[in-house]
Amino acid sequence: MVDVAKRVEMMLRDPEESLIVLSGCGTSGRIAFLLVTSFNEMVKAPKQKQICSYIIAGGDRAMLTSQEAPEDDPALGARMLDKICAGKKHVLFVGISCGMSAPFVAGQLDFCLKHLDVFTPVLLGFNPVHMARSEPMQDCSFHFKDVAERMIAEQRHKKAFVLNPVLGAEAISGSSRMKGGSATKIILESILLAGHEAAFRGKRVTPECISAWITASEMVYETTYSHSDELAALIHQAGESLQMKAHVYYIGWQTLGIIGLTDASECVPTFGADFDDIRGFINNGFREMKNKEGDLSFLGPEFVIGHKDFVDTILPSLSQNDVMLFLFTVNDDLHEVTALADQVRRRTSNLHAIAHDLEKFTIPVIVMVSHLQRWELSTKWCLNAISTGAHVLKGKVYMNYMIDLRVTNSKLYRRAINILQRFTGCSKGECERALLRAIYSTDDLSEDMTSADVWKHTDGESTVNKFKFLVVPTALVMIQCGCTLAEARHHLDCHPVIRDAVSACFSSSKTKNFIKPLDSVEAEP
Ligand code: S6P
Repeated sequence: MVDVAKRVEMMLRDPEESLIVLSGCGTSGRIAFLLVTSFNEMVKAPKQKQICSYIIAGGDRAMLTSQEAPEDDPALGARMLDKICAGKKHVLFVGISCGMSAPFVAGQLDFCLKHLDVFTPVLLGFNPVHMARSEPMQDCSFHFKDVAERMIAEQRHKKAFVLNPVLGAEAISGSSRMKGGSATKIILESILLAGHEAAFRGKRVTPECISAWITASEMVYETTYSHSDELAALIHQAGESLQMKAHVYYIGWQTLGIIGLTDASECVPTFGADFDDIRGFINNGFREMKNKEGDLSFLGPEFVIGHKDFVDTILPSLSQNDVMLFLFTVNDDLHEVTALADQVRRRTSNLHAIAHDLEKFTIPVIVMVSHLQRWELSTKWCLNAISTGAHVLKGKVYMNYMIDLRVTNSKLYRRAINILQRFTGCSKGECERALLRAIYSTDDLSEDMTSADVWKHTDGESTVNKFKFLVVPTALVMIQCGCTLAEARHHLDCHPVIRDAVSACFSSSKTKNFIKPLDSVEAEP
């Protein structure tokens, strides 16, 4: 981290020729965007040139909606990186892949390794290199693990860097929006801020200043979870709303608004939620986001994100069952917060706030740490807890597994098979066939279907189901009850709560309900 922070310092000292790029897919791309937005905002203050940029697989629309397919495309990653870096002499590239698995990022790192005269590549992930993904990638002669090993080889000459503290399994079996996303934020923020302090405030980059930020984050963690009673009450409230088919609305200001939007949008692929179950809004909409592609509201209702939009479209039909959660700090325009709260209060008293105040934070002021970054982290932890807890209460999680995930890329396809194996004890082949039956909505798989590439199964265009209808739970019921697709769907229809449907199927089927021990199935990427 010290070496990488020194590169940041060098780049900031030579802004005309340099660029720092943070890139990732899904949550990792969203965290990249958030970090770049906050960092550029900070650099803007003393009129310095902004040299930090982000790439998210699938473009800016992926910040608000699930665009999992571009994650599988290494060539696309390389092309996007090449384009953004045109004309730059020095590029510090940080490829983020929590599971060390995203082909999009592997393609970018490979591109950097071929142009080390310009690029210093950094890989950030939370697996040991020997556990990086080694599955073949789309139209590609290498896999992620190859690239990670080449990075390690170059690290010996300080031409590339691998940052991979091992955090354990992805929190609740496979969502990098939680533990991996927070660690990404803490690590990259430490690096960027240490580089900034060195370039503009005459500080030296040392291991001590890096660990000071990590210690500060630990204190944010302690402060946040010291409010666990209040958090539990919010989880309960949000869970009740979702169970009543009502909604949770996050109304955030500045980057806390981005945290709200991110948390809300991830519920769709992670829990099979509808986009309007939990929604985020930000003051000034896309103007506040400052994303590269600008206003995307023309793309559809998922992209309508301003407070004004909330007032115009949601407020008139807001009910007492909907949870309103305001996210702001003392630095925000409190008159504006109060005015909006008054409007909301006329329709519902189910109004709550996560409000950050300087006095409430007992963290000593550490030189390089800005309050905003701490508030962002704390808000992220709160919202991740609320949305996850609410979906657990809604019955979207079975024995700690998010079984209603959308099978929209090769990683998620493997994860789906893995979950089926774990719960049914059946072979990989049997589980894959059941998954394909659910994906293609048929009991009779054709040769074309079974022999197609994984990318065909997951692209949503070639399949009938388009991932909308409970793919993994359907496959699970078909295997466990030995029934047809129609029978499995009927079973799910009779149990609106997924966890109840799966439990009922296990208790009624003759086969003993068991879960394979973790080490008897492939490790999840
Ligand atoms: C979000 C979900 C995904 C990942 C994305 C990248 O909850 O887990 O969107 O963020 O697949 O994963 P990774 O491991 O490359 O950072």
